[in-house]
Amino acid sequence: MAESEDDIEIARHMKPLQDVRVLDFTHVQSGPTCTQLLAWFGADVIKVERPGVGDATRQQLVDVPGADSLYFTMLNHNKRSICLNTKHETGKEVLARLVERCDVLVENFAPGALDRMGFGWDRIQQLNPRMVMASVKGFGPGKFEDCKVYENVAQCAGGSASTTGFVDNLPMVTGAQIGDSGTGLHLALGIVVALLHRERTGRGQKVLAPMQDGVLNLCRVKLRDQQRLNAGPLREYSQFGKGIEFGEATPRAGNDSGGGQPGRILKCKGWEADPNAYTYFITQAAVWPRICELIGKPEWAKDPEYSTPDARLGKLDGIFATIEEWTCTKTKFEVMDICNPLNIPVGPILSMKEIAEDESLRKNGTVVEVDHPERGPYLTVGCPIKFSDHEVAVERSPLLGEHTLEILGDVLGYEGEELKRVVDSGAVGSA
Ligand code: CAO
Repeated sequence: MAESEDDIEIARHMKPLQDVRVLDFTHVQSGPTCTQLLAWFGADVIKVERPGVGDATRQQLVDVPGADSLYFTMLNHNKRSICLNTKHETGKEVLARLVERCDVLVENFAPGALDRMGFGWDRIQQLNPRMVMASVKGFGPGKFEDCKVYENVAQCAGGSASTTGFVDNLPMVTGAQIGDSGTGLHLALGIVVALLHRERTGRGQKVLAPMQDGVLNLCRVKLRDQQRLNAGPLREYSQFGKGIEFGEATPRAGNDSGGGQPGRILKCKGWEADPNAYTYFITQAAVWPRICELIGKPEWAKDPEYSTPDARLGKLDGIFATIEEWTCTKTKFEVMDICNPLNIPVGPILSMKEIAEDESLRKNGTVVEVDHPERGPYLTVGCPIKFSDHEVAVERSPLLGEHTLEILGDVLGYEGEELKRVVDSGAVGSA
């Protein structure tokens, strides 16, 4: 059936998750990444925090005394905050009402914390059979399930650290927060799927995203290589060209590209003074003749010693050294300008300073300036997923307990004497 102009207009004004209410029991990074995404998709996200304390990150890495830290503000946009002591009898009563009136509960407490609070899965289901209860934990069921886990532990346990860094050096963690933010992303997808399933069945369910599993999912090509080792050395790894023997496990591959198209980080003009004057350069097979032309080695295009990807595998060090002689004569942006029209895949190594100033990222709403009553304007990363019918407006993070009274009234229906009883009990707090 054809849509009318009115239908289209109505759809444009609806947010994808606008009728979804989220009880956000998350803290630090992994859980808040997930609930921030849900808030950007239009859900009403109610962050439950301990009175007077709140999410520990409010006070971590403080740069403006007296103001919430950037660590907190950058992970908690578009949410509301209620202060509630969930270990207090009246606090438990309020929490039970929240469970009844929300669609999703997201938490990333240490294992067992919700049970100790008296709100394990059985109780949640009793209170609200439609509830989707979503958790981040460090490990899934098994011998480590009770462990507390932070980002780098997950990177190590998920196979990232053993495969990152250089072959002759220490295992290395990456700057990308694949354990925390990566798992938050996985969980958000799980929640949306569980909501879709609930539409059909009327039933909620438990969704678990263990950080180890999330990291491994992002490292699956390394498990691919682990199995390929049975068939002999990994010829696209630069250690093959260097004649370094392979051991029993997938080695660290430095800056080698993971796929079948060899790539390296190469110096560009100014590298002596600028730690980020580098480019990533990929010798994609389809454009090899153009690369040869560009770097002044046209004869390599037809020379059987160089003309096929297989012939080049053992000589990548020499090939990239020759390409680097060329990239050293250009800035990383000139390399981009010259190579792009030739379809040669390259990428400038951008510093965070350059990213903060990048015009396109700002225009696309990915680098966003937000104002905050305590700290003034700051930069943040906006929603990295773009919709044709839904524009994400990034709203500042809530102050601790900023919406306590509003939520007690509008969402939970407390008023008059009942509201006074709850407030006087000391189980809640407001900004
Ligand atoms: N009112 C009263 N008590 C509250 C509360 C509230 N509103 N909110 C939380 N609490 C209590 C919990 O009930 C729990 O108490 P118990 O230990 O007595 O049961 C405690 O506060 C929270 O404890 P925690 O163990 O989760 O917190 P921690 O700082 O000791 O550990 C972390 C932090 C991240 C290591 C742990 O939560 C964890 O392993 N989480 C799962 C994995 C994870 O998400 N890691 C990523 C962290 S970075 O994104």
